[in-house]
Amino acid sequence: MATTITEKEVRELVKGKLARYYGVSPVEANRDQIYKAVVMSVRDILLQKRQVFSKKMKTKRAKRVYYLCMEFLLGRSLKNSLYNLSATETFEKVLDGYGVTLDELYELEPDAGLGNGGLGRLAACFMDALATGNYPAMGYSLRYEYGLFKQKIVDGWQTELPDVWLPGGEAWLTQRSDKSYIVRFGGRVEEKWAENGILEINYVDSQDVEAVAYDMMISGKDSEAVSVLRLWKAKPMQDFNMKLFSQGDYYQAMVEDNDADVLTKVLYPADNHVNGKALRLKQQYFLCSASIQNIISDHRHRYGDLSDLPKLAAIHLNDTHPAMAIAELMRILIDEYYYKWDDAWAITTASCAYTNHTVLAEALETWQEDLVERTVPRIHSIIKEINRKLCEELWNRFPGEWAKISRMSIIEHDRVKMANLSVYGSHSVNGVAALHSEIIKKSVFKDYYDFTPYKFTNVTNGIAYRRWLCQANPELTNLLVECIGDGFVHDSMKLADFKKFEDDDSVLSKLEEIKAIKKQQFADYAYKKQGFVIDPKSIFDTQAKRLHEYKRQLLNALNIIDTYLDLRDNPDMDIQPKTYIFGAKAAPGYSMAKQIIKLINFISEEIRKDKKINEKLNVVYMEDYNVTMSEVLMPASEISEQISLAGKEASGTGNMKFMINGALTIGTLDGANVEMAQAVGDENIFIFGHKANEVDDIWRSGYSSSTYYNESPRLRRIIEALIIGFNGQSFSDMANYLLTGSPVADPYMCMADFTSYSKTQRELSDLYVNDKRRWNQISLRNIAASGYFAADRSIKEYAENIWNLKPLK
Ligand code: 26W
Repeated sequence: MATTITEKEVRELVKGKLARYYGVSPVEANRDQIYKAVVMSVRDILLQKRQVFSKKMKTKRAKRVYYLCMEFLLGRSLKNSLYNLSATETFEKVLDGYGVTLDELYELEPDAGLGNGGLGRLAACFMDALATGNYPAMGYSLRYEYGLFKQKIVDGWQTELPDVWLPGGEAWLTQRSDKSYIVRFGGRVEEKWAENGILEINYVDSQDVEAVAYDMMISGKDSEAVSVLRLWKAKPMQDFNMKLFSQGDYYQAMVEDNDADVLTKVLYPADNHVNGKALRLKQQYFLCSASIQNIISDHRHRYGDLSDLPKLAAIHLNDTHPAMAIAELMRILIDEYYYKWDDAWAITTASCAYTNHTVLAEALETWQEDLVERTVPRIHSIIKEINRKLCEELWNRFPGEWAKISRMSIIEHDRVKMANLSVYGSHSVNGVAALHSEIIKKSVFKDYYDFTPYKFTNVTNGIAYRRWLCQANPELTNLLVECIGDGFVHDSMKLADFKKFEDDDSVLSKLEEIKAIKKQQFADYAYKKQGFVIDPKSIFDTQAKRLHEYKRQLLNALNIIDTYLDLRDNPDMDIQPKTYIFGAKAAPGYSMAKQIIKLINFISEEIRKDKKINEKLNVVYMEDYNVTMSEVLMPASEISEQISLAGKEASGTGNMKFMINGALTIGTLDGANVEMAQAVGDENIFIFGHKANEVDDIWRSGYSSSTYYNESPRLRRIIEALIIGFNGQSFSDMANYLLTGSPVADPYMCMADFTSYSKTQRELSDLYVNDKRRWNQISLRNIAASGYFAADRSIKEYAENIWNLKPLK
């Protein structure tokens, strides 16, 4: 259902905002004021739409999903909102009269970078798909004052700068003073049996923080629903420091006051790596407590009886970060509404569902028990009781199996294991791609799979494809519309019709022309941003994602070094010129990842110094990769690097964004690559390397990278080159890492997959030079087969199989 907002209404709205907030007329307003007035106008349109939808939700007693996630990596919203409202042209016309274009305004919007990588971007894509599918939905997260750091490369090394996003971003946020809750930390809990037989819980000396809601409206494509993303900001309680203050402890009062503020100051920049910091635990509880209090109070307000909660609310835990929501829900049901334990547990487990996003050991969250006890004493005692009951149940089920029970327990060796809490407290547990969902059943959750097999399921990830196709690549979108009509805009599976054109030479050459246009656009962008000169005729080969050893940017670098050494031996070698593009942020404390960035940058510098070689081989490290950059980069890429060690990448979602833009994938059989291969056919994807089960076997029998070193003269040459170094800097540490590192050399098996990778890279280059027509055909088939990887489809599966949620039409 497209909106019917008229030009006249938009003009009035924008004019009103300019007058009210800046006291200027449209002709007097500067660009920044117009930008903010336009954002506030769009926000108002969405707020109104949401109100209508909310009313309907209430009268129809519709079930709602609450999506709890520490991260939402939204990127920019203006273009997306106007596109989804089908209101772009209307706004364009109004702005015409003010002498400014929408494109100029889009550029003024900062990325909302309230996330690290895949997990956060998935959450953002899901909010879009929920609204598009007309599902009642609310996302919960924190209103970080600083999002993910800005990356600056200085002398090849990553440095971090604060991301100050709010000045430009907050026009999207509506403060909800009516939605505020108290979250209690620390102190002591006193239990007292009241005369009426009720257990009274009193908090003594707790530090109380107020959670204030800031709402952001997320529109669906031509739908009735609007998703709400509710972000909590921590605010010191007005009276909370008065006691200390009046006791004369002025200093302590001020410190505690700041304590509260610091809670939502900054997003933790670690991706797939826990650091066990107390502040992070506090952030997690703050999110859980405020959100669950809000869910309960809204439910009571609307429907009364809390026993109906599972019928009307699906609470989704996006990874283990919001796992304390389980204990918080128990706390409120028991302490505040006097439910019996078993009844509360039945409500809790029927409401909660959990998605796992990683199998990396270093990403599995466990908290020191005494830290949990000190930070959230009541939650600690509830978790202890959950654990006691769990162990009892396990003992009955698996008598005598101590080791198993201890692995499955929630508290073990003075640590609280959030994954076990999440599985036990949820009615559904899913992985994010078929392979990943199988792996968790065999590894991290093997015992739980034996215990409650019916809980385990899979939902393969999907993307908000309209953002990366329709908005980021209008040229390709137009070609698709010409060929297959515009049905694919609302139903991604219709992209399959494009396959009919695989032998149509005029379509194939149009596809090639469009790629050339997008490549030129990216080349201009890279020049403007960083002064890189890129040959638009070279193959654009991209690896863009967080920097992590398991994702193996290093493997990519090894192959680049190999080609470079070939070219140094023979500068006249006849090869297709190629540009390797990298975009990746490393966690600030992850030194190996930072070393890899440095290596790539030093190789890049050295190559640039040799003009002749540089014409055939170019490496560009794009600074500060973020959602907005991905929207320029994905459409321009011809090769998509998805080269993680098999078994390690849960799904990947970047892979899907490249695919829908017609890039050819070089990848391992990992995560969603497996399903991409099934969808497009093995002959249309470039798979290499060891498979997940082979990796396991090699690992079990003891991996030795030197075997591969000894067998491959090319690897020997590369290692030697690392030791000698690039651009005057030796990388012998990297050589050691690959060959002699401890406890294991080359833990992500770059050496084991190198030969197969490098061979597949050559096949791709050969195909590009010798059979561009077939290349274009493969590109076309990838676009046609990408429909399955839409967030619309993922959300439908969550709704039907996990949340029992119906669209509200
Ligand atoms: C507590 C530290 C921490 C922070 C973030 C641990 C783990 C995470 C995330 C779960 C890591 C993450 O983003 N995982 C990615 O999730 C994507 C969405 O499902 C998948 O596509 C990626 O494969 C997976 O790495």
